[in-house]
Amino acid sequence: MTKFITRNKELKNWVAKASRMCEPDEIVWIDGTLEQKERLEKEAVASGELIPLNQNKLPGCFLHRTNPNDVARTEHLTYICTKKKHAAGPNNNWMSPTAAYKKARAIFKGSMRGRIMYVIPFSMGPVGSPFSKIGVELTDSRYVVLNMMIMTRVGMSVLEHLDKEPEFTKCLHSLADLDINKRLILHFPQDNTIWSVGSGYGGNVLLGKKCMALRLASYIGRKEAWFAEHMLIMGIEEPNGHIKYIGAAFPSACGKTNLAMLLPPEGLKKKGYRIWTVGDDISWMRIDSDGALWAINPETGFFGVAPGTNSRTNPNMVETIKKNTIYTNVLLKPDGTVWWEDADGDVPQAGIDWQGNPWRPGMQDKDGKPVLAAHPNSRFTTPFSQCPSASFRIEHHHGVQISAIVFGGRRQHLAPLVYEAFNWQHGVFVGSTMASERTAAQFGKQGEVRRDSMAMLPFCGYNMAEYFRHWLNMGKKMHKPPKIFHVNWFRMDENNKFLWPGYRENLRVLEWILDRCNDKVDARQTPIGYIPKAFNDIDMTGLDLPRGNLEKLFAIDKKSWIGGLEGIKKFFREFKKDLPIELWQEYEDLKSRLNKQEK
Ligand code: OXD
Ligand code: MN
Repeated sequence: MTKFITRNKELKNWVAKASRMCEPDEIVWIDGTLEQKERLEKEAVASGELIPLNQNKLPGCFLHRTNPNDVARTEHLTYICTKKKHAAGPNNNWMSPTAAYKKARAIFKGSMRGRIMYVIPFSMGPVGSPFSKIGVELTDSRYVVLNMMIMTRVGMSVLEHLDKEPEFTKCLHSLADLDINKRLILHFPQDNTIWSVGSGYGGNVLLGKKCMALRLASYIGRKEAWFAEHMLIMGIEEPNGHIKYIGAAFPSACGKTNLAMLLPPEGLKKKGYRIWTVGDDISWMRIDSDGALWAINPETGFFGVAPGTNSRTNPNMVETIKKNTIYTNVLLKPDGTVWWEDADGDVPQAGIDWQGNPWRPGMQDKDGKPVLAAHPNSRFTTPFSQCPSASFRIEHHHGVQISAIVFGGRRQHLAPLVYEAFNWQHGVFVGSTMASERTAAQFGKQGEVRRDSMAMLPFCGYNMAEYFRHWLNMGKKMHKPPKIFHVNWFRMDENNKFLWPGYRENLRVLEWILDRCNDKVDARQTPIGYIPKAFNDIDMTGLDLPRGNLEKLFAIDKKSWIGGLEGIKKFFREFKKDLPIELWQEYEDLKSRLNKQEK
């Protein structure tokens, strides 16, 4: 007999219905207590889902290994299930709700036999804040429960809220038999429902994150006139003590987490700069009664990529992950600690790799390729509150006021280090045409340009033409919309060497951005936007950049920009007549500005 600890009828009925379908042996409600968390950890260790790490060196830390066929988000198995295909747009895979429910039901049927179904009430955003949304995830994975306890606000306070507030997102997840041929990540925006089956990888199964806080929330946000964006939020404390907040959207693996918690370089630290991290991945933004844009990070943890994280790239994260952290798919060292490619310290001489096999440096697979210690997409799940730069505003119900929006991509040759859009509408164009080039480290043709508008292409839960329209409309509703910028930390010289050192030095560029927002510095108008008037508008104290680098970083090669117009046109045409005319107008204006300068 199931014990229901809610008065929310809808919730009771839904849990009962899901349990009839999945047939778990037992149902356990997650109350969010430490006692329950510790019990779950013990059980997960006993079942082999978690491996305890050296508790002296890494207190409260565990290792988890996923199935080797289940190590990343599976975009080709991710669907938006709206009644009409058009509502999902050319940017999404689509299935009709009837077909999707039918297909998934067959996989969910009896999938939790011999297992426990956990009921996780969670809040994205502080419980009770006007920004926040409640979800409930049903899952047969203890790993999911323990990760959700780090990433979201979980437990009784949410259930109590659900007694008063009937509406919540229904998130159903089962590992089933982890068969890639029976894996589906289904979103039903019209039913406020997510069904995920056949995967144990974070991005597919921590349903509060990409599925709810981006795909469903973007759909709800359009209806309710707010933004759900794939953005970091950081506060930059200026020498006068004021803190200005920015939201920044870069495609996955372009350094959002590192930027969100950077330590100022010496030269700028002396001036009095300090960074306050609000979020590293997701931003929900609303126009408040003052007509300004305010943002919260709906999450309470980081689900960060391990390889490349070290004291040089992200000292604050190195501190954060020293305790209470779940590591996934990294190397286990003989002393019970962990390691990954490009971590601090010496390369270990032995260990157990991410697939559970003995590992030594220099090992090669049968094709002669190096065997990696950690999977390139190995992760840590770690509490936000442990971050030394964690903002004191994270629990603030009204969030933080956004002064600037920053878009960025990985462009080897095209985009300058930074430029500012002429106005909101032009900024929306800049965001909509955002793109990155594939590097040697990525599968596919090197140098190929991949569009990723506002870094939301894999995460927008509806037709992106409508999404662009929503962005344009929001700009009109604001009293003074934030300025919009574009940055590119990845520009290279003719020898394929990075021209800009990146990481903490990026604050120098953010300082210029804030100076522009504060009307403190003039700029030079170019066909693509405003750039610094003089190179020394960017403070280079303490940074020895080779001569000529800044010149190259700000060069605007009109021929290449004109060449790039074709790609934009092709991308825009995919949206047919739905694409807002304003974006075509911006396209034409850019073209004519570029051609005018050509003469
Ligand atoms: C992420 C991603 O995991 O964007 O945050 O892929
Ligand atoms: Mn992300």
